[in-house]
Amino acid sequence: MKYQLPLLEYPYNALEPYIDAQTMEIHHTKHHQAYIDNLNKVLEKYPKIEGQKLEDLLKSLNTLTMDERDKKMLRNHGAGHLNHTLFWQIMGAKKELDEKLVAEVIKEFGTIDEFKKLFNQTALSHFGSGWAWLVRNKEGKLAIYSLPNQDSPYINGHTPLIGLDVWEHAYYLKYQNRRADYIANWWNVLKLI
Ligand code: MN3
Repeated sequence: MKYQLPLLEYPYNALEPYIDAQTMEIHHTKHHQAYIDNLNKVLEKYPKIEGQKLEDLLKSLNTLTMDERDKKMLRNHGAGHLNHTLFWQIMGAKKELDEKLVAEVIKEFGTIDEFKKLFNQTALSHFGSGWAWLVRNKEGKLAIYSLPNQDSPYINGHTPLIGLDVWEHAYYLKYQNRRADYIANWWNVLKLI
């Protein structure tokens, strides 16, 4: 079965003024769609793995027998699809705090402000395109780091909980080079925390 672009649970202008409607629409209908199209294209060539969970394929990338170029396609576009699917889900116009996660974050990082500071630094200092992540590692502990391009925490065997897209396509129309402003404003549309 082919992957399809998931519908957003809110209109493109719902995250205004922090993320503008035009950015949301292009990001969703062009960028995310392109990851899905390329993912489908590469999976067509490998009917044996086509039905497997994308998360599991990313976890076991090293052991998959595929042409190296196709493997790179799966890595970039499969993770691109998963990353964006999560990104749309964790954002919204209204806060829907995840109390359990909030408690865990406070336990791990001291305070929400400390957590945000560390996450912001990670997102801001990431050179070039990529994502800042809050993940749960193999030991069940929370961790913050950034990854380049569309690399997914699943590739490390970690579960992504919160991801912030710091590719320029995520913010350039409104913020241009001001990544710090985009990051600071993004907390207003992150539902969970
Ligand atoms: Mn993106």
